[in-house]
Amino acid sequence: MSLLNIIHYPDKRLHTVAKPVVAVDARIQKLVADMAQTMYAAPGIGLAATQVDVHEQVIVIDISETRSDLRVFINPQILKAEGSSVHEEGCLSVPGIYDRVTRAERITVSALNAEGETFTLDADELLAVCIQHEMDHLKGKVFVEYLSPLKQTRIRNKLKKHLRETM
Ligand code: K2U
Ligand code: ZN
Repeated sequence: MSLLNIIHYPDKRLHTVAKPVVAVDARIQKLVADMAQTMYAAPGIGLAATQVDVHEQVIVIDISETRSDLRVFINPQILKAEGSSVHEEGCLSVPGIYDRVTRAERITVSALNAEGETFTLDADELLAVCIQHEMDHLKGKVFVEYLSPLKQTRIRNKLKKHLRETM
């Protein structure tokens, strides 16, 4: 397994729309393993392939306290979305920035697992937030885009300044 490089906002590659996975083969299974290792090391509770510059529809999530409940979503689709809730969000691609985002409170999602089998999941609370956040990444959308233009400008300038200082 390998640690992958997480690209940071406002890198334009984060706005690439991911393509459906054609076959859950050894290459995809290695990508899942590398993404999981990268997520745990970050640490984060979710990671989309877009964030490691792979533009295919693959997401890994683990919201467990024990970091031992890895969930893999390949070619995820939301079948049902209900309610509305506001949650503090962060993002491994936008380090140090946290803000409140409104999303569906409950979702039903269908996807392929790491063995290529179709499954359906009902999710709420943090799992629902994380799945929606990661699925946004696959659509080329970063959570800061839900914030005001002024906040987005300030975040972009802050991260560009940080990048200049660390080069
Ligand atoms: O996409 C990512 O960078 C992974 C996020 C997943 C996440 C986003 C919003 C709300 C919950 C999870 C990272 O795990 S950011 C770190 C984090 C962890 C728990 C709560 C908030 C942020
Ligand atoms: Zn994110």
